[in-house]
Amino acid sequence: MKTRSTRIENVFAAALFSILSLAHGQSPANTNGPAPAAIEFSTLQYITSNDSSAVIAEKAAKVLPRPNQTEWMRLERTFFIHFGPNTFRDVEWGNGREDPSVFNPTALDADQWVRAVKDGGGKMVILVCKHHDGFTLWPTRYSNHSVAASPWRGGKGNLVREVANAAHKYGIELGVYLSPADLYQLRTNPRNPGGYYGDGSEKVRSVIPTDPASFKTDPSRGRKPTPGFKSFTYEVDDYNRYFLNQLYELLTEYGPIREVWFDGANPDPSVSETYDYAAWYNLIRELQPHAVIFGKGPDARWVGNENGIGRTTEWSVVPLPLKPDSFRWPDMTARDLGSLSKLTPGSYLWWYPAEVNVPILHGWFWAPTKPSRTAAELINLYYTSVGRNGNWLLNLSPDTRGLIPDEQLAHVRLMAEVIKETFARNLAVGGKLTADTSNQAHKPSLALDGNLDTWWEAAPGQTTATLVLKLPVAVTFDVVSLQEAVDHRGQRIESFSIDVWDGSKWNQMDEQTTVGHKRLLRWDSPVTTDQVRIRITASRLEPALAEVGLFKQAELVQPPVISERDLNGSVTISSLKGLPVVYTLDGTMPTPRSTVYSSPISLPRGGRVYAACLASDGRIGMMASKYFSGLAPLGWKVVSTDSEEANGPAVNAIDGNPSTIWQSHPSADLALPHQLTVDMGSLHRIAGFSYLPSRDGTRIGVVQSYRFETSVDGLNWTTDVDSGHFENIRNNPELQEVTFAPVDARFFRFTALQEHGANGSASAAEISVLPAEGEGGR
Ligand code: FUL
Repeated sequence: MKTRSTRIENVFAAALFSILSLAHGQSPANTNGPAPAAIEFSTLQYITSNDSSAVIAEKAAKVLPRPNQTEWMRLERTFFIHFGPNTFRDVEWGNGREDPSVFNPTALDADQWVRAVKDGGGKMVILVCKHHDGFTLWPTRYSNHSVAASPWRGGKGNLVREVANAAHKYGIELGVYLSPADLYQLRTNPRNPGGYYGDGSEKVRSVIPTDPASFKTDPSRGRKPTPGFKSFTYEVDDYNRYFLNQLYELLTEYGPIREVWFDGANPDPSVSETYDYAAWYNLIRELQPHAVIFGKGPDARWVGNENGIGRTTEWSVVPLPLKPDSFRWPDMTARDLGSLSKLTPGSYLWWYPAEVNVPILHGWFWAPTKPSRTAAELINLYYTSVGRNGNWLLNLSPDTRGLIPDEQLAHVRLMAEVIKETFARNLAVGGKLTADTSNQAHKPSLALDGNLDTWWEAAPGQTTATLVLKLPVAVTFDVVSLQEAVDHRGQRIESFSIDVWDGSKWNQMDEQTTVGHKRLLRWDSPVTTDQVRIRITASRLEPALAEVGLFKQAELVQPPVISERDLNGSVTISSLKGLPVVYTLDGTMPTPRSTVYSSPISLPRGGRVYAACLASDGRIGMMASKYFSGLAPLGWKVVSTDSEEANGPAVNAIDGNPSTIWQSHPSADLALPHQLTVDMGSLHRIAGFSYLPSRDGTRIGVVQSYRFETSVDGLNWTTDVDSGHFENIRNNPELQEVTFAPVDARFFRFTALQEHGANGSASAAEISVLPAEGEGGR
């Protein structure tokens, strides 16, 4: 136990100064009582240049979440749904020029979508109501690019309504994604000559909701507000008025909205438009005060990747360089956002928790070639999101029927069953928790009562503590759950360790940093003990734990391991514990009657392997899956490249090994484009190519636009086979498959025209070609 006495003294020394800087949401100290609290709890704190490090730590520890965030953080597991014209066009980003007639699901059933969310343990569904293409899933009064112009339900459909109704029916909260980027409205879109986006219009007095008939001619004329809501007036240009009206429609006609999702992505920045965020936020607060504004907004932060991985040190309190109401909320992707070294004078401290989004496929929209992540992978994502102080947002992708395919459903259900079974019983309950330091009003037992609004807290002035849990009988567990009393005490714990008693001594099992709303530690092998010790080794202020839990993961037959494909195109499967393995190659889920694995599988033309172990009782275990894109590089050679690093030779892009990369020189004088020419050794009929970006997470050299050329003899080249842009690769650097009209080729040349960063380099983990239909393969 350690007393941070200097911290406390400094607190009092700084008290006077703090009272003078009350402008930032803090209420004045109580002058009637004895020693007044120097720093009040507040939803906003400000660091002055006079603040000592102890005062800064205390201010950070006394930032509280706002009420809308408290409710939101407790949702933990939430779902996204991406569905729209992109689903029917096999693209990730539309262009606003698509014909609305492409949108024609044949068997759409929103109940099925929401049941999938419920079965997946989700508490909220966020529907992408309008993606970047500008096509709205409800019949908006302010644009023609909507379901009303599609053949679906004879143009009378309203998908937002159907999802909202289903969500209410199943007790699931609703969120809306409304893309600020809107390519249909782009001033330069030939399909919509009157587009508002970037039209240079004046800011004029606009009543929201605006009368659609006088939208341009007299925006001060409103239409009748939705019953129960009023009208609002803003000074805005055409696009912002259009956007506010769409927000108004979504926020007043579909019941309570828990989250509004503002994406920062913009596929076509050639036209610029200034978003009037202040007006948007104001309208949301007026219409749906409980809603959390995500992304380009003040309430929830993008974790920084689309892989479902939160930081192991994840602070929900972050420093802002400006007051929140004038801040523009850029993406915060740095590894360290909130440690004390980042909390510098002039910073505003603000509760800004992470949301961890991830698609179940390797893209956001369904396409026939995109496999689902398996239950085992989803379970891992639960631990790397919810288990790391973030809300998990898992995307489901309905197909062109308008149904979530069985494959996604099966994995989501199994994931949820496993999590439910794992957390069904807290093995710590029934034990006695003691602490070497406790605040009189916050005894250790309060961390075992299943109530997040009561908590154990260390005695005043103590910033370290040791808690011991003694159990009446030994228990076996492999998951530890800790939750800080964030809603009442903010986030404080900086580091902690977990020890278990082996009968004669304590053994340290784990050592971590932050806790926050929830921290889950999952161990490879279970331990059995009747005593567990939690050592809080550093904390910004008196640590406060709302709940402590010990759990045993549900017993499951673990998935087998599918190897990479070797240069001959062979794939091996190894099962843990020597259990028999069954597998499929036709995209169906393996059953106990599927082919039993006995020798390497030959996949020279690519394909997808699903495999699972068979338990001794005949039950099928968790599934493993791996997708192999395109032809195996059997006998392939690099003919030429214009740039390669000594430790990133071009041959690494065709070695069948995703963990090695081709890396061009990252230097300005050897700037892009960079190319790679490959001789496949024999003629193939090909209908596409694939590009796998480097797997190391650095995004260095991730190619954004490319040219792909082919040749039969290596002398004469077909230069216009394909060129283009990998959509959304910036946020989601996953496998890209591009298809084109079949051509015969022995040689191909891949040219990187533009990359993600700005250092002029290109990289690739793998590049392959997709065999044409009828030539085997996909
Ligand atoms: C990204 C978008 O560009 C993707 O298409 C997707 O909607 C994802 C959730 O956000 O920024």
